Amino acid sequence: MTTWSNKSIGAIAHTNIALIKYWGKKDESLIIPYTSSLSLTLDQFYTETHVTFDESLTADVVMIDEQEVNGQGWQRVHDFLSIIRKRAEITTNAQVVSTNHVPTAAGLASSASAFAALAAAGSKAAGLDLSHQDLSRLARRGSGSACRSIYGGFVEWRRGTDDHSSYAVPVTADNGLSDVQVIALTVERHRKPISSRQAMRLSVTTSPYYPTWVKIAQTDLAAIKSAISNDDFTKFGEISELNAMRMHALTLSANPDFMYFNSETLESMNMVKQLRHNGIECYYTIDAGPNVKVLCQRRHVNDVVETFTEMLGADKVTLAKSGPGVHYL
Ligand code: 2P0
Repeated sequence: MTTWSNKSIGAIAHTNIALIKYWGKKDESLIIPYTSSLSLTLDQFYTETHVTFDESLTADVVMIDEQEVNGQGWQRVHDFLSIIRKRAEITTNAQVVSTNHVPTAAGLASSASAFAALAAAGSKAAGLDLSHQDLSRLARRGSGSACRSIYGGFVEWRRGTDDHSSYAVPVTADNGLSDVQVIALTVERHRKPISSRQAMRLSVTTSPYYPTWVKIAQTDLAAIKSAISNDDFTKFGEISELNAMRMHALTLSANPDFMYFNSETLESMNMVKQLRHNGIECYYTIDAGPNVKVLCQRRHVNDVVETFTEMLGADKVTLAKSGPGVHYL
């Protein structure tokens, strides 16, 4: 049994960008992935969430960006709160007030920061005092990538084999690579037509290349970890770009096939290659949507930002770098 009061607890978690991608669940209900992944938590984009368990509530109340949430969105938060309630041995309903500080121009997913912040604020409000490892396992149940947002900087999600063994750990980078710059290019602001959940399932069940992805993801992860510890930006960038394209090959080879890129995605990818050809070292990575994130070192950031501002307009270009892990307010 835990002790708790109806105090409001606030937490902040930052979003993260995967460099070695998570793409496919071995266990869909517990969110256990087929492969381990590695990300960088970003400074610019975060979610602030306040949770209060309140005996006077007849149901959970969910407010996101000042709007009351119903339907599927409410259900997802309710199910997640129920995991916390079960663990804390309480039945009280909660009020969740969440604000996303993700610039609309950034086009970054907020489910990672949202569920990491909700795990931290919700568990503490319920009277639980969880370690970072347990917070990571809990956040994973809301959204896979959220387990990585518990930590700042580079983070590895160790796939594990069950609920107990699948969680994220920080990856030390006390050298130049901790200063990597991420330029987010928002070529599309609309919601993706196919959710990551459906897309992953389709890739796992229909792409003939999926078993190869599981093998290669392990090699890519080992290679990027060694690039990080050797402060080797070139290897780091090459592996990030390659791994992103290997993930997208799973969508192209699914049945029915699908593609996240639009024409501006392809133009941005070509521009990154052009810049590289001209001696401005940068690489791209792309998630489950058409937006492109460009990786470079600080010495080239002005050139990269200027090039894409000219090409796409300033409102589509957002600069970020390594950010912190989850913290309480
Ligand atoms: C990642 N993505 O590693 C990969 C790369 C998108 C592309 O994790 O179903 O919202 O909630 O576990 O974490 C996006 O999927 O998926 C994602 P669920 P999530 O960041």
